[in-house]
Amino acid sequence: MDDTSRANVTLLAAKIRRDVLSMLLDEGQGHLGGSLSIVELMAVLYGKQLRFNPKEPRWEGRDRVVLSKGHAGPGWYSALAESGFFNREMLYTLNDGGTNLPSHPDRTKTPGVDMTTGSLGQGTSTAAGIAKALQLKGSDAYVYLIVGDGELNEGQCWEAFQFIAHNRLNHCIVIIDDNKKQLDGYTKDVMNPFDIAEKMRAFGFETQRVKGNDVDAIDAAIDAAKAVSDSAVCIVLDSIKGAGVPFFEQMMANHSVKFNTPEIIDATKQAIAELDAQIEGSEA
Ligand SMILES: Cc1ncc(C[n+]2csc(CCOP(=O)(O)OP(=O)(O)O)c2C)c(N)n1
Ligand SMILES: [Mg+2]
Repeated sequence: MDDTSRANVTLLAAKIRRDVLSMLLDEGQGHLGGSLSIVELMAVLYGKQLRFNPKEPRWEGRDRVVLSKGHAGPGWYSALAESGFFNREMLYTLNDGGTNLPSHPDRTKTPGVDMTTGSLGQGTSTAAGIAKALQLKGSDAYVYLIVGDGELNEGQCWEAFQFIAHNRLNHCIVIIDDNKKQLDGYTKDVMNPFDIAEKMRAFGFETQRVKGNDVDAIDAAIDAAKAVSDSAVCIVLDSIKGAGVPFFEQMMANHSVKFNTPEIIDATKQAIAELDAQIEGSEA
């Protein structure tokens, strides 16, 4: 990535992280850990790799994103708002009655959302179907399928991966957020996924593993995945649940956080202030 792109993507990541924190603080609770672990991925996608037009969200030639770990919707919404799909003010309607930003993505409500998700596992199948349909139509658009490591507990994921690999749907870039935790503990303790990258290779995927907070590594991995023409592709993000905010990285139960103690509220406000300062510094 050149210096200008890196600066843009890094600034976008700071904005997305700031927005996730402030919208969840405003809401009083939400899926923090898994939203923060995909911030750099979202920044690389929306800041550099994705083909999209926020003025025409359903433009036929767009790349598609399927956030199969749909509970991380706030991480996606922040990226969509910062990319111009809707006003940032809308972020503060998260999960309110009648909102267009339900906590889990809904394709009928939110500009830029192409597939409704939230029931873990299902996004893997719908993304496979979208990718197959695009292939049949002769489209060169990409589908970015984002899956959680705990989500891999769902057998449906492995059926969909077989389909993607069998059909050599190399325009369906499978990205697994290996943040080592699921809802109620470490994945290795709940149901050990063992080595996810090795498993994906055994399923026929050309697989890379990169640091989940390294924008250069993520960008290079997507470039490399796009260069593969004869097999399915997968990127495993070696990430941290709650990434980018030390207080939340160290909090054990950081899956869904309630902002109901002075300690949590202060840590969140401090992180927002630091990100605001970083953003102001970069834009000056
Ligand atoms: C089918 C289904 N079962 C249970 C849930 C409740 N649930 C929401 S998130 C989650 C844990 C997901 O863990 P992981 O995929 O690792 O997500 P991340 O760490 O990225 O937040 C569970 C069990 C659900 N959304 N769907
Ligand atoms: Mg996880």
